[in-house]
Formats: sequence, C-alpha cells, structure tokens
Amino acid sequence: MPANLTPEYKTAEAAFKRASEPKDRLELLRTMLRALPKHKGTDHLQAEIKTRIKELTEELAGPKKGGARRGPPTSFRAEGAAQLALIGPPNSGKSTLHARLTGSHAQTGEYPFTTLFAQPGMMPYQDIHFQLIDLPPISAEHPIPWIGNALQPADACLLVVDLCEAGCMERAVAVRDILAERKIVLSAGWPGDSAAPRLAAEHQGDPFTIHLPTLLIVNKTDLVNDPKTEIGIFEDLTDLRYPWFAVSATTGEGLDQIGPWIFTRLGIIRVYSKAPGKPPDMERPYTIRRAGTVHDVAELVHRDIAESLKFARLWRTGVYEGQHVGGEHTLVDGDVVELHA
Ligand SMILES: Nc1nc2c(ncn2[C@@H]2O[C@H](COP(=O)(O)OP(=O)(O)OP(=O)(O)O)[C@@H](O)[C@H]2O)c(=O)[nH]1
Ligand SMILES: [Mg+2]
Repeated sequence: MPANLTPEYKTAEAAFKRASEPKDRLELLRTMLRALPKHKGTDHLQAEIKTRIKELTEELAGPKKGGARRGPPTSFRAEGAAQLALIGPPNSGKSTLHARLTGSHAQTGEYPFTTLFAQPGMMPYQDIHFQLIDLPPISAEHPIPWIGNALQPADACLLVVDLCEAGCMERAVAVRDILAERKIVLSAGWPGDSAAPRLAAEHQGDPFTIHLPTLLIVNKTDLVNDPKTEIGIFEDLTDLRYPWFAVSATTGEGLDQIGPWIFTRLGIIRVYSKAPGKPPDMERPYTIRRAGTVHDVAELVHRDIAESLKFARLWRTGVYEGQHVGGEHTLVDGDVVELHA
C-alpha cells in the first residue's frame, strides 16, 4: 500500500470494496482517482484504477453502436441469500450440479469445455434461495477474459473437482493459480467460522483483490470406492486445503449437506417482517449476515424506511415479545420485526 493516502481516498476505497453495483463502483473509482495523491509511489495504483474505470465504462456503455452484438451477460446481480459461483477444471460436473441443484437445463457433456457462458439459477434451501452461477471451466488452454467480472458479485465459490480424472490435481491447482493471477484468492476461511478473524482483507491491502471463501466439492463419488482416502491423497499431493464434501451430481448423494453448511458458514440470518396489527409474513424472510442489525433489514425493505426509522418492535422466541428496539439492535436467525418509520 502506498503511503500518504488521504482519508477521502480511504473512505472511497472502503466503499468501493463493499459496492457491488457497477454504476456505484465506477463512481467510487472516479472518487478514488481524484483523491489519490499523484506521485511516484502511487503510479501503479493510478494505472490500475484507470484500467478498471475503462473496463467498467465500456461494460456500462452496453452494445457498441453498429458494432458486433455483444455476447451474453458475464455477471449477474446477486439475488437470494447469497451468490455462489461454480468453478473448476473442465468436465468435473459443474453444469450437472447446477442442473440438479437449481432445476436449470444447463448443458452438460461427456467432453470438456461444454459450458461457454455464465448461467444463473436459484437453489432452494428451507425458506430461502442461494443463487448458483454455472461458469465455463477455468484452464490454461482457454482463458476467460471476463472471469474477474463474473466472480465480482459472488459471496463464495464451490470448487468442483473429479478425482477420477487423470491430471485432476494439476488442473485443480491451475484453477487456484489462474484466479490468483487475476487477484481472486480462493480462501479456506468462511465469514461464519467462529475461529476465523473477521475478513481483514476488506480493510487493508490491495483494493482489487477479492477473497472468495471456497468449498471443495469432490464430485462423481459414485465412481470412487473410498472418497475419503482419495481426498486425503489429493490434499497430500497438492497444497489445496479447503473444507470439502464428497458428492455425486448424478445420484444426488451428499448434495443435501451443501445448503445447511453454506447457510452456517456464511453466517446467514433470516428475519421475518410484519406490519402493525397483522401476523408476520413467514413466507419470505429478509436475509442479513451475522451481527446484522434492524437497520440492515430496513435497508432491504426500503431505503426511505431505513433513513426515517424511529424504532422497531422485536419478537424472538422466549426472549422478546414486541419490545421496542433501536436501529442498531443486532438480530438473530428467526427474529420477527415490525419497522416504525
Ligand atoms: N458418474 C458421474 N458422472 C458425472 C457426475 N457429474 C457429472 N458427470 C458427467 O461428467 C460429464 C461432465 O459433466 P458436466 O456437468 O458437463 O461438467 P462441467 O464441469 O460442466 O464441464 P465443462 O462445462 O466442460 O467445464 C458428463 O458426462 C456428466 O454426465 C457424477 O456425479 N457422476
Ligand atoms: Mg459445464
């Protein structure tokens, strides 16, 4: 990090890291560039900010007039409780998993490089959904220029591997290394891990580095006698260490472990809203993250309500029965709130 960064720069940079809307990100990049002291020590950072501004400006400009039609979208605004990206080497079963978990008709094939574009889908879990993004394989042979853009809105990723495939270890390591070159770091730590320090990356270091919590999905276990031993060997022979599940996308074995695990490890909290004098809406909870507050829920309901929030009434089994709480009150899974603005 270059020294002598102004408070204005730091504020803009922190906001940039939290922002997910391309328009907001572009605006914040411009503020960062304006606020950045211009000297030798910031040359590199200036150049990188300018590149990102150029990329985002082009993306937001949409199809070029009279030019060739642009391809399908490469990134999707996060929907549901969290966005999870399916990444991995060719032919490991990402699309088969996507189809099975979301009911999509993602194209699958017995040959590598079947998937060419990003495709979203919704995977139900209890009364919420996770958004699952199917992606083309990540490999040295076929670089994906837009992979950084595609992973920008993701909260986490599922790294899908097929241990039966010859060369699977090198290919899995290659995925990690190719992404690292693009400043996307696959991380074994998840925000909901009680032992893990709060993701410090947000407050220090390079503003363009993304840390993606990673779950290893060892697929095609229907073809393996002893997945646990195979995974032990995989861990010994590579330096990849991620939490893992052994599954089969074709038989469905092991797949029901994924939803609850993600829910806990991302620290997701469901909050149910109610209008005064009416029963709570138990069908469609709002979702926030661990340590989230009444104010965070109000933001999800409507920005105006968040801004003019006076208090909320809170119901929590065995603890609260409609008591008044302020916007800063932290919530837990299953809370019911009635917002008063
Ligand atoms: N036996 C078995 N075969 C599987 C399983 N999952 C996927 N396959 C097969 O593996 C092949 C590749 O599956 P895809 O889902 O297309 O793999 P992919 O990772 O999306 O492939 P790319 O898009 O090329 O990266 C297909 O022939 C699938 O039927 C599984 O759990 N068990
Ligand atoms: Mg595919």
